[in-house]
Amino acid sequence: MRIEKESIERHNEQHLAKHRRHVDFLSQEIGSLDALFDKLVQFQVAVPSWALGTGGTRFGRFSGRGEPGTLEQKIADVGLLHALNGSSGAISLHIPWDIPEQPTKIKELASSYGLRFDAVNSNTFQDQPGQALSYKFGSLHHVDAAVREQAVAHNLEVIKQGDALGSKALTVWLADGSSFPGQLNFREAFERTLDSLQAIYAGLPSDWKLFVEYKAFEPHFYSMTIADWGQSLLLANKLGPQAFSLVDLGHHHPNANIEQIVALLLMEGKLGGFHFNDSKYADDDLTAGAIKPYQLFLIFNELVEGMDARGLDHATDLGWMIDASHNLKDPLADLLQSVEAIMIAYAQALLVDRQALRAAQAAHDVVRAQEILQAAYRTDVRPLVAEARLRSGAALNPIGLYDELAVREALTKERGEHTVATGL
Ligand SMILES: [Mn+2]
Repeated sequence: MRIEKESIERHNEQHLAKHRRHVDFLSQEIGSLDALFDKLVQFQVAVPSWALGTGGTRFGRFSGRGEPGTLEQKIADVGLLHALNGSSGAISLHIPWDIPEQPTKIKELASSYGLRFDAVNSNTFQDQPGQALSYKFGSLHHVDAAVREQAVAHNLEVIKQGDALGSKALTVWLADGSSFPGQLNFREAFERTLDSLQAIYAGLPSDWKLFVEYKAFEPHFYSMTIADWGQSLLLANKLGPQAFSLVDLGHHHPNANIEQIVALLLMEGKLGGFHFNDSKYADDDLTAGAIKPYQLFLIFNELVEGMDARGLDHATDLGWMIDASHNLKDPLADLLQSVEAIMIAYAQALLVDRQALRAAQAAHDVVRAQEILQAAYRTDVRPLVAEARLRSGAALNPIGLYDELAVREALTKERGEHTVATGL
């Protein structure tokens, strides 16, 4: 299914008068907004191929309807999102769940929807059918060199697959760790991991980046071999200029100051990318902005400040990706909500009066500093995000149009009631 341009135009026509009133009001309040609209139009958030189906918990999985059963259908789903919001112009593949059999054709299909391929993700956190050696006790940190070699070879294969699609980054997330004290020699596990990552790094094309993702706990509950940003940064520094840390919002201990982490990683030129989701208790993988929208804003505030300080291009110099799971909601509607929350937080961060904030900081005016941040956060920027969508030919109200067009019904008719997407 593709969404016709005419459907979007008809929808926008209905909402245009009200929309204009809102934008005019904000323009009068804030001043010229053209630079902000340009940034919002440019900003794209990649959708991971595994987020298009219904996820589950370790207790069960309740499948949705009309889920994409093939890579082609997953690309079509991201195409639907991008047509609706104009901000989902990239797809992040997971290998081996989504092996492109004919990369040229897949690349053409994606570009027919205006999509490019973002970072590719390797998987050594589960065993695949027919796999020679098991990852039960880890992959890149494994005590057995043969297991490490198998895991390195898999990562090199993922780079090859990604290269054929035009990807420019590999994300490595390891489930390696230990669940009981004494199970693992921490230092040796770390050294073996570095050694394996060096072998992967050596196979990286010169214009590629390697993202080293960290996670505090789960699936292991005593130690994770790349547990936090310090360990990830240590590895990225030892690997070289093409290696970076990747921050996943759900991968910290509760109440960690993630905005401070991104500020310092940016300062060191070592923040590579970001995985968006939200959580209340652990790595809950909920819709971005569903639980802690103020935290999301504070993170974007540091991202904007730090990227500007280093002269980075907001849209292209870092990898932006959603990494969430949808157990209850329609995955496509949920992804529209996540992208909307991300764009809102980004727009609010762009509104922060940086000069005034610096002055307040220099004068130890703590009250004023909070006022400045919260003035931006409490601005209803939804019309500004909608205006950016309008300018990129997308819908003023993506979820509204998704419902009006009964997209899920159409997909269910096309694909069937009981399809199951490959993935988690
Ligand atoms: Mn992640």
